[in-house]
Amino acid sequence: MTNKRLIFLVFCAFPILLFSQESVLIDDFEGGLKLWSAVNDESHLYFEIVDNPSPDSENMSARVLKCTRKAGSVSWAGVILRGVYTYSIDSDTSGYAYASVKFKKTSRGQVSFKAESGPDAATYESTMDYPNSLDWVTMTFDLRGAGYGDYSDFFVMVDRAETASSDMVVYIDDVTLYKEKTLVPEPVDQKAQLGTGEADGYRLVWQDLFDDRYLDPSVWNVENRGDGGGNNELQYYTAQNVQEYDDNEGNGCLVITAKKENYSGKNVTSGRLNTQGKMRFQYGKLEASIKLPKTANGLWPAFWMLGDDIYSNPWPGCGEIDVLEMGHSDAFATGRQELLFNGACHWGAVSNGSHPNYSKFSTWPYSLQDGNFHLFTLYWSPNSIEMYVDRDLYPKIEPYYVLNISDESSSLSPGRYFHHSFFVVFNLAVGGDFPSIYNVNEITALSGGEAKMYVNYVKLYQQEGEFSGYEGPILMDAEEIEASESEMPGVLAGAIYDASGVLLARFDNGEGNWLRNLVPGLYLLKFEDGSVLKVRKR
Ligand SMILES: [Ca+2]
Ligand SMILES: [Ca+2]
Repeated sequence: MTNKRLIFLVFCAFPILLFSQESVLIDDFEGGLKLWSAVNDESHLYFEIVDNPSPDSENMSARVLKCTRKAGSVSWAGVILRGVYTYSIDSDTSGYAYASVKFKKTSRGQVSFKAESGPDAATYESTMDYPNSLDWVTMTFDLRGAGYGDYSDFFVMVDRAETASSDMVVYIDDVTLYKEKTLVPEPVDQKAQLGTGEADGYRLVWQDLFDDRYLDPSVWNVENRGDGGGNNELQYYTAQNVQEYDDNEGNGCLVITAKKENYSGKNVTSGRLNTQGKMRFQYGKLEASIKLPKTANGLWPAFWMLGDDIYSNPWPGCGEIDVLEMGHSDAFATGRQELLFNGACHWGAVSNGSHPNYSKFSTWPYSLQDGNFHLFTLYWSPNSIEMYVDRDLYPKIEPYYVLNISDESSSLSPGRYFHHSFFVVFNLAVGGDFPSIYNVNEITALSGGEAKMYVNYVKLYQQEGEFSGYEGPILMDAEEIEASESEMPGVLAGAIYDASGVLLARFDNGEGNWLRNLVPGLYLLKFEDGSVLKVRKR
């Protein structure tokens, strides 16, 4: 599908949606403090607008309301916005029927949303248990039991009447009324898959969270081959060994399985996949969250890239960037199986059996095969290639690999080979030249019959000016789409899903301001003609 076709679909899908009032934001606390006041416990509740203490996928906004409830409080505490706005609340579609509030709270307990039509007048209140979470949580309150009427006072109550022995802090954001629950972002108990995020001017261009249990064939080619990969590897790569499903902790993953089995002349099989011809880029930040198997002895997992011109410019002339390789024979020879890994680049031409390359091995201070996900991040700029481990957890960590690619002085300089598009590869090789094992019976890592490599997500970010180097699934900015709505000539129907494939809402003939009501993030729009568009809401 071409870009033009996608843009046409988007323009068709967004007419007359923009000015309906399916939701209303009472306050996002970005524009200074409105006339909120403390309720019921003025001497014990202090509040102020502060910077978001920990932006995450549920709330990436800059400013939030911080409430500090002093120790010794004995009744409900909270804040109220009184008499600033008036909205109709009703159980049918003519009024608002739901409210959502984002909370970040350090303890369990109850929270509530309350609407009054004025002091000492009609009141409706909905209370919910706050989950045991240190992350931002969106709570949705059902107001359908309220009597019909115009309400002018809105309370957010932060804790049950208990005498607290110490101060309690609650952060609040995005107090919103909705007409339809399908438009309300439900609290989702999913682990954040953030990576290093959009810091330093990088914008998310593409990602695969591997959360929908169906490997996306519009991005991935699953390889079927038993040629040894040029390294005398022992496996036959089959499609059956490349799947998308949850790991044993509920993380949707790309799962590559290596196993002992006889297949097409080999006695071990495994998996390899790539984005050749479907997703490629030049420059940017590419990262993958990977749970590695125990590699020693004999497994060789890798996260890497090849130059997109490999058919016309054979390896190593096309260039190769290895972000992660693990399982080298030196590792198990020295007892560093879980610590020793490397990044590498290969380029140039083969001469006398060798070619220009730079490999850098590191002995990491902690196990990278500990059953947890570790993040491997490549920064590729016009000047350099750099690689990091777990930079989401340790932002100031040094790169484990740096290669200057600005030098173009000779035909074998790296600067001649790393300034064009590359595609992504994941694989789990078995044996061969890197582990220096050529007999399947010597592979201790497969003594249990099989081993698995899990990839929780892969993300590509680019900086302004680099976007033209990307070709692949299109991620459109929803607000840019909305701004262009006056050009939309017609109407289409379809549905919108979150990035993990959960249906959020259906839209038809321009009904509903569904896009505006969604929290920032990635969404899939599926139109009734079957076409799919990935949309980004900022
Ligand atoms: Ca905010
Ligand atoms: Ca995932």
